[in-house]
Amino acid sequence: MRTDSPQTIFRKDYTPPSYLVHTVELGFDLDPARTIVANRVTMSRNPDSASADIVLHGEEIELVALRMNGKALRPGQYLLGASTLTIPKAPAEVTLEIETLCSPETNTTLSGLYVSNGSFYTQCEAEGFRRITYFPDRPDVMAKYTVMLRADKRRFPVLLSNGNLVERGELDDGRHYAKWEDPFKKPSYLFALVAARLVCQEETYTLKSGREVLLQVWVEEGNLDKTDYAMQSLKNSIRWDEERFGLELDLDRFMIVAVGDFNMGAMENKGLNIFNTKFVLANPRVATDIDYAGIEAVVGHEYFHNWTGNRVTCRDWFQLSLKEGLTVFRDQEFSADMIGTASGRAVTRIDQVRTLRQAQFPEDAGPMAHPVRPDSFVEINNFYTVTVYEKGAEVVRMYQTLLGREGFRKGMDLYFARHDGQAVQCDDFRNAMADANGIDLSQFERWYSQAGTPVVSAVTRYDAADETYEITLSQRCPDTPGQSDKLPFHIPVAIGLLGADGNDLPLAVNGKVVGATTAVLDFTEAEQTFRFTNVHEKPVPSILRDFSAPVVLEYGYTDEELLHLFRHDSDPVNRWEAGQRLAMARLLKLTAAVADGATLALDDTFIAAQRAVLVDASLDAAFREQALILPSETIIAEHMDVVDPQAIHTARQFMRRTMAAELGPELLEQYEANLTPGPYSPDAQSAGKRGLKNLCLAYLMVAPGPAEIKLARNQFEKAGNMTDRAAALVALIHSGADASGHLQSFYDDFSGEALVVDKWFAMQAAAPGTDLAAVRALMLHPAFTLKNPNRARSLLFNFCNANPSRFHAADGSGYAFWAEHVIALDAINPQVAARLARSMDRWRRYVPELRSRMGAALERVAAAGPLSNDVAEVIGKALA
Ligand code: 0A1
Ligand code: ZN
Repeated sequence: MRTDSPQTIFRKDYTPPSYLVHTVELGFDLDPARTIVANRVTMSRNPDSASADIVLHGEEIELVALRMNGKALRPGQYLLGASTLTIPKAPAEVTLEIETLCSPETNTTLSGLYVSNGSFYTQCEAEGFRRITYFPDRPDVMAKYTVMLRADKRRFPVLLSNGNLVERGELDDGRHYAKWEDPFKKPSYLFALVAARLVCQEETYTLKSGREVLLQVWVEEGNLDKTDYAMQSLKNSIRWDEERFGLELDLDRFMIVAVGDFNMGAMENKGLNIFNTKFVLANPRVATDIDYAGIEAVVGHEYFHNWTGNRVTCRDWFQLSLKEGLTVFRDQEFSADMIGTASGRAVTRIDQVRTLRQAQFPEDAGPMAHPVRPDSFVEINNFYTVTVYEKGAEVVRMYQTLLGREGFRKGMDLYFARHDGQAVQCDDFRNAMADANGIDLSQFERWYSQAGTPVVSAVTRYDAADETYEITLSQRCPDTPGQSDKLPFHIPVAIGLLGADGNDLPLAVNGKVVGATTAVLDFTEAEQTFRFTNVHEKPVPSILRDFSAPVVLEYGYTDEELLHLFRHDSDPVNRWEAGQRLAMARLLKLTAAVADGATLALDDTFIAAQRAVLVDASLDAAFREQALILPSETIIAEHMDVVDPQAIHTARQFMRRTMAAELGPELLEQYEANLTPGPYSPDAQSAGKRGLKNLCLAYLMVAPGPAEIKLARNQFEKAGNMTDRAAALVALIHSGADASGHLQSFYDDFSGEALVVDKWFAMQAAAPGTDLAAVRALMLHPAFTLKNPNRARSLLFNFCNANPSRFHAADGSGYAFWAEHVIALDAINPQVAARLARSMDRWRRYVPELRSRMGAALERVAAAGPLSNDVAEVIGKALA
């Protein structure tokens, strides 16, 4: 894994596998220190390949025995490289028997077979299977698996793998066994096993077809009171995929297993999804509304992968977005449909837009920028990115925007009809969409091949005499590493026109009556003019409704126009957007004023607009909360050429203080109007009320008097759920009031709940009052460990990514801390280390004093070798 010169792998170099695998029989003798893996594979030469060499991957495993067609192979008959085993000039039909050894308990990377809290788990995506046995570990090699697990019965009473349990029984010496058979062909990255001391909530569920399936959620003892919501979300997912896409669960048994040590959110292993506990365990005492929403989304996501990812998988890892972009889109639609209301949908959409701006746009503008379908990588684990996932989902969403829901469904149906059981490419998905709808989507391919966030500029002209309104759109896309001179994208621009009374005007575009109040313009040229006719008054344009494309929109809106949209736009996403534009313009001015030492002021018009939304009971609480959340410091930074994080922080704090001071009575009134007495329910209505209420509390606590502090303390002490308790504690920490007693009592109450202890670290790490010394002190806390990814993220990542005013301390101490821990983490878990390494992506844009210190910290990591490929790639690209 550690090499001196990491190799770059190119998409253009793809070649088909030399051998195809038919069956895999795996036998595991599970022992934490020394697990023996026996692997019997049948394979035959691939007619599509010119090579007769069998190439198997293997990492960190010891070869014990190797037989081909019944005969032991001597070292001269095969070549053992650093991470491959090659058998040159093999026969056309081959049965290989391979025996290897591995050491799960010393595997801290959490890739391959590892031990977490004394039990065995696996993680094979993307290239973890090769850490278990020698195998052609690539997604275009699909085979049928049979798995025999043997382990000590007392320590590992539960033995699980993919598919169906076909046999189980006792062995000598207190051991037992279980045999599993997966009826479906799958790539190796979907293999999984669990050998653990666990308990489960289970249920028989009847599919629409009448077939009965067994659903199980497996957790450690003591957590059975936290599985209801995951189980409910699983049932909702099954039903939703039947109804929306006509896709049925193809197995008789579907299992979810929660594990405390996990690098990502969860994994869609066939029939045996393995989850980070964070996305399974919830009850009102320990989980917040956001946690509940996360569980629903991730349970849905992994379940939906069963068709989009597992039944139809990726030819190679460059096609990752084929399954991830599509599956994120599906989980987004699922979550929106679960809320059901139009305004609820809009709130989920606003969250998606915020994530794009907070994380994807910066990625697309930084040193790690890559197309949705990358052309090259050093380490595939570095490409599980917001670009592949979230921008990928936007690309899928655009098909639906262009084709309509029905057209999109036709495309999906054709995609499965053509490719079920295959390993395919992003182009195959696009072709299915085009062919099913009889349209040309060739230009749309650029969304997959060109990196960077397109900028769309709009200019409008109203001709009162002619009653026409013209909008001229032009597009450009910034250069990104290795790519310049981009070609125009096919961009669906959803647009509506508002009259002076705030209502939508009827639309006719280029002579065609639209029949709806939103038109989707097919914007395909570098510059293009669209003409609206019969426009009786000069309208205010609402452009890019529902955020119809992942672009930056430039339009010279006046304040009056934005206020008009903020008050009236029938499209809630653009209504919110108008508020964000009003706030951003002021935040940028304030930031400049801070830097210049000028006096700071916020206009009454802005405050009045905020007040009007805050008290408008005709709007959902959840929407009002969204409208009142100011653009984050990260998003403000993205709007500046040279970033001064302290000035941004001061400016935003000034805006918050002013709003708090001006809106005091209304904030208190809305706090009280949005209480949710009675038992906790995570539904969107109640969650929205809590969200607005707690936002009001946060504002009231910006510069609190005794009454506000009492309110927060009271909420903290009386809260009947974690959402309210955590919000009160965060408000207390951020207020600058002494919160140490509350922090201690919170810790004492929840010290046995790992996920709540994570919150405890996270809320302190992200508070502007927490300086580096305080973070270092927290690292000495007995509950802190770098080895658990959730814990490392809760403290380190939150400090480096969510506490900019402290992380960017003028003396560079935050950067030195970052370097120290990227290096320390790399020795334990390269994937997690490489994520932390990304905190410096945008270093070149900072003010010179900071930039030079950030550069020095990057150089320090670069010099620290030997680095993992994961970290070496991120640091190398940042310094390039
Ligand atoms: N396919 C999973 C994400 C995942 C990727 C890599 C992992 O380990 C390196 C783990 C999970 C998903 O999209 O949910
Ligand atoms: Zn996924």
